[in-house]
Amino acid sequence: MREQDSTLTIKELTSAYAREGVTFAQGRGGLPLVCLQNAEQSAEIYLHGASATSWRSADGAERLFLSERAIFAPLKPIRGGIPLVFPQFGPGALPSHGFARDRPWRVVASASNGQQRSVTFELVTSGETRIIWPFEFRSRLTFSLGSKLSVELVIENLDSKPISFQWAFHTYFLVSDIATTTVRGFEGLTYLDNLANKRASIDARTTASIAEEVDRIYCRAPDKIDIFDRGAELVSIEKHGLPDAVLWNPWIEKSKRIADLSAEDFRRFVCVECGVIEKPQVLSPGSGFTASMVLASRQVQRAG
Ligand code: TA6
Repeated sequence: MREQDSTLTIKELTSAYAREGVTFAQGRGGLPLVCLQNAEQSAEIYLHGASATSWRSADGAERLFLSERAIFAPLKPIRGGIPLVFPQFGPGALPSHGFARDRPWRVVASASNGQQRSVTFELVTSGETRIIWPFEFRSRLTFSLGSKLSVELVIENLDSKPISFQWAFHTYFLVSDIATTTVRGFEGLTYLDNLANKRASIDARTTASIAEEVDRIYCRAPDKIDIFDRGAELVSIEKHGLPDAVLWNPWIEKSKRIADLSAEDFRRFVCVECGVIEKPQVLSPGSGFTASMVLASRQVQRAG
């Protein structure tokens, strides 16, 4: 087996990690992906950026938005699904949103038990990452599909000095129309407005609706956030170890400046991004950080 599993062929990945309901295929751009499938749901995750691009809930409905113009190529993030933000959120000393989303993760484990399917990806320090971010780390991400879709993160500091980082699941939720989409969980929270130089304000609304470009970091958000589509609950988000949540929609004008979005795409998604953003996470040498996000869709919740 070649040293870097991220360069394994589909045949080698299958031989090493295929299980019942855990299969590998060649996806767009010839990039390898893993398909998780059980009696109720399915998910697709590319090894590139360990990026989920599809999650179909119990009724077969797709819950993630994926741009038709998404680019599937090395060093390019996929527009849609669940891109990973690490070690930096947004612009700054490093490339915007860091490097975790645009380089290959390798598969290190998989499992199938009853209706539960899981696959674990790993990204560790490389020559390339050291140039961008001169720290030794290991990150592991486990996607588990059962009656919900769970993503569990472990980041370890393998360096002799402390590391400080931000993390976010930059999730694009598919909606029928942004104009009839609302998000519940931000009432009374302080948010930093990325459209006003991170000015702090309080959102007093019981539910957040979107009728213009929105780009807000809600600080110390509740661990349960719900997205409603035309008044009906669409997806429930449960987060652990991730204090903040970003609400983003580019609306009309910003969408025109995003090459891998078509002009009307903004109407079809809302980004609710669970992360550790306002106050970066600091890890002492040898210590670890764990966090998780659990996504449940309405139909799945009714199934209990
Ligand atoms: O999460 C919101 C945000 O930081 C926005 O400011 C916007 O830049 C968005 O992420 C998408 O960023 P990307 O680098 O994927 O185009």
